[in-house]
Amino acid sequence: MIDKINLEQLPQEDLFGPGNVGCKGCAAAIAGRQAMKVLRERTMITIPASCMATLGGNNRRTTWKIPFYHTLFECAPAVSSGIRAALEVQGIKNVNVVSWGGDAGSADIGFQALSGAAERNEDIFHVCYDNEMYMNTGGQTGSQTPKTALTSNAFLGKPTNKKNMLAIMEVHGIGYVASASIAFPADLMAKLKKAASRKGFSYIHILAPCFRGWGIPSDQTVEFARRAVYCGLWELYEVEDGIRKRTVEPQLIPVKDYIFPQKRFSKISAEEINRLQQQVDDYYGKVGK
Ligand SMILES: Cc1ncc(C[n+]2csc(CCOP(=O)(O)OP(=O)(O)O)c2C)c(N)n1
Repeated sequence: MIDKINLEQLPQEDLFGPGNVGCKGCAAAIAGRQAMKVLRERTMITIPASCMATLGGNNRRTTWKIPFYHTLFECAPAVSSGIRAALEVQGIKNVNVVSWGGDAGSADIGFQALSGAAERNEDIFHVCYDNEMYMNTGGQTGSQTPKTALTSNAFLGKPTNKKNMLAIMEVHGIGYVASASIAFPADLMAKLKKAASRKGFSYIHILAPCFRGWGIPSDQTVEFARRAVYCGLWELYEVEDGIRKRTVEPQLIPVKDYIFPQKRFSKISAEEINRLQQQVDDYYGKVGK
């Protein structure tokens, strides 16, 4: 069971958010703000090259009110592992040590450090905020880009499927793996709180739409994060000590209501839409509630 989070009772003060230089409606910034509502002051965060590493401020200004370290692309979980070791040597306890990467910084270029930290069961947790493209450098394709999506270097649409990072992290044998969405803040915060309270390595993967890359209005990032869950393509669940539980039930709205309004899917075929709908129907039909 995950703790219930009462949104009314969250602290007023934001430890990340106001004054950030992200785009209007940036879901990465929304995820950061939501996370810091529950992680609070005793948190140290490492972020590899990505939008999130840069939008926290510029020149001498920063929105972070906790120690934040911008790492090289490949190594945020390794740096966080080192921070934990240094805290331990000094006898400093009760600190959340987090690495926080984009989909490239987690699933692609940053993967070896992530996999290594998980295998060593470091006492840290990693958050992947997934906008399904490499947005900070102009929206290139990555392993988290869904099949058929148009990107700045896939003019005909990505030919292969999205790599299932949650499944990959689960088979590392770590104690806690969870998916999350910026459209379900109480669920997201409860999962972060749980990851923070556990000893050992945890992994949380947040779907965080980028309006530029996805081709949706800038005030619709939360709405499309919600539709991804409601249509069944982005399942919200957790696996705690091997026990899997769905945390939000999808309404199973038609997949096309999520896909069609996004410009990145403007070349998707009717067959592919049908295939996705069939995949969702089979999955929820089979697994049940
Ligand atoms: C080793 C290395 N390769 C490439 C880059 C250039 N680079 C900086 S950010 C970035 C994309 C990051 O994508 P992602 O992790 O998905 O985060 P997002 O920008 O989408 O927030 C790239 C390719 C780099 N800084 N270092």
